[in-house]
Amino acid sequence: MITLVQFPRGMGVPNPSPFCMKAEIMLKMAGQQYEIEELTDPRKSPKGKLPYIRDNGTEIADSCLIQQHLEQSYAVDFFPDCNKAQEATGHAIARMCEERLYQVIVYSRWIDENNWSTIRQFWFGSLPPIIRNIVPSIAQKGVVKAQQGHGIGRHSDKEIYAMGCKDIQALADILGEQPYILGDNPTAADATAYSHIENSLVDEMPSPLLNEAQRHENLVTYRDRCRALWFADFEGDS
Ligand SMILES: N[C@@H](CCC(=O)N[C@@H](CS)C(=O)NCC(=O)O)C(=O)O
Repeated sequence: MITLVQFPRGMGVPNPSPFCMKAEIMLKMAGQQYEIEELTDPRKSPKGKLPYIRDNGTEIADSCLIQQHLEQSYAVDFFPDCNKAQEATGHAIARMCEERLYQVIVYSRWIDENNWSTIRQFWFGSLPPIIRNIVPSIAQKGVVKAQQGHGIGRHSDKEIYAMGCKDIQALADILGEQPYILGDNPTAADATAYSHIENSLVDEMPSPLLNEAQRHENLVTYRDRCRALWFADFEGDS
């Protein structure tokens, strides 16, 4: 059986990491039996990030490589009934979510002063008192550095949220009245888009990004539809 190593569920969403959610959805789409191993310290994963999977003694780290592994080893078609152009559109949508919208989600949690205390409590609240006062600020400095390196962190708060809102608007416009991102059937694009929309709709993280996501009724309905499809057992409070 495949083992999916990921962060624990939390913050009212199936996973506070959109990449972990995406990998889990892909395992479901692939019809593969899997077990979940929870890890809170990504430094213990092969590439220092989560998720990763173990399959037949091989470790595969990174959601895109997990997708590739499922396609190659299990002949999974993540774009059923799609032509090349639709598949390419799905690819572009996924890259928009992962390369930019994700960064705005991270900013809203780790840098935005309104949410930092909530995030700090969520990730580090159970640490012993002495390190509980040290580890969070080291981790936050790491996020600041990473966002500087990415480039997003060089913009103002207003500019960053405007970028995230533009991505949310694009997702709402692409989805329109369709049930799924590319039409009537779920594809790999939904594994990514839905995971990022869920993580933009976290009530505990008030921000212009949350406001923008909530403003689009079709995205909220889409979130509910995808959650019912892939995480019907999830009650939202774990
Ligand atoms: N490209 C990776 C990205 C994974 C990723 O960024 N994971 C985040 C959680 S959402 C992580 O583990 N961050 C921990 C860190 O950077 O220290 C994928 O697709 O799996």
